[in-house]
Amino acid sequence: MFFGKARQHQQSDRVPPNQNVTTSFPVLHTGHVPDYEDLSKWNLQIYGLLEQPLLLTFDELCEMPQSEVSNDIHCVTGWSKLDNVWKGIKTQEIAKRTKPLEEARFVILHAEEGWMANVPLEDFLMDSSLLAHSHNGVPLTPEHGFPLRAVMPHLYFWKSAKWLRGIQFTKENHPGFWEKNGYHMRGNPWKEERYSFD
Ligand SMILES: Nc1nc2c(c(=O)[nH]1)N[C@H]1C(S)=C(S)[C@@H](COP(=O)(O)O)O[C@H]1N2
Ligand SMILES: [Mo]
Repeated sequence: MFFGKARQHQQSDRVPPNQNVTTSFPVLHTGHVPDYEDLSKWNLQIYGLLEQPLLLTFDELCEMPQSEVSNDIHCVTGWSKLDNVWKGIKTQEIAKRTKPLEEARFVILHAEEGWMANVPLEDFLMDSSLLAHSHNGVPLTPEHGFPLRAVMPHLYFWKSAKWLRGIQFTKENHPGFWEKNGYHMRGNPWKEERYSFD
């Protein structure tokens, strides 16, 4: 009894309102899973309101300082997956090299096939925000975003662009795929920022 209650309490502290914990790892996206034969043609373009725009190969990314971040995934459709460990490059490390200009206030994440997600600059630059190449100790699988996805652990998972190819720093906010379809411009699960109504 005691353990049951203690566990339940802990779970409600960890799981935002109207979310259900799953132990599976659902796959959710529009479009196709890219088939990368080799990564020699892959690159990541970092551009927009920056002092130093940057084009990185996958090898160059792997040579940058590597960090690990843990999070609980909260998908806006209602599932949560606890205790994930992501490994990759901190977005702060990217900012250190590219030096966002003062006018930069938003970041647009560009994925394969033109898919986009937008986030406020402060969220993109949180200490826990990562460009991740691994999940729970192994490289991302193709359907979960190989070779690179954004992870902003504190936001709903739709902000976590899979198959990331571009990071654009902008002055104005430009709604991405889900945001154009009525989803929230920020997406904090603890405030249930699911939809925009303006
Ligand atoms: N490129 C791309 N990234 C994407 C999406 C997408 O459609 N395309 N969907 C988002 C949504 S809505 C969710 S919930 C998560 C799902 O990630 P998963 O398939 O690894 O669980 O990816 C996000 N990243
Ligand atoms: Mo989603």
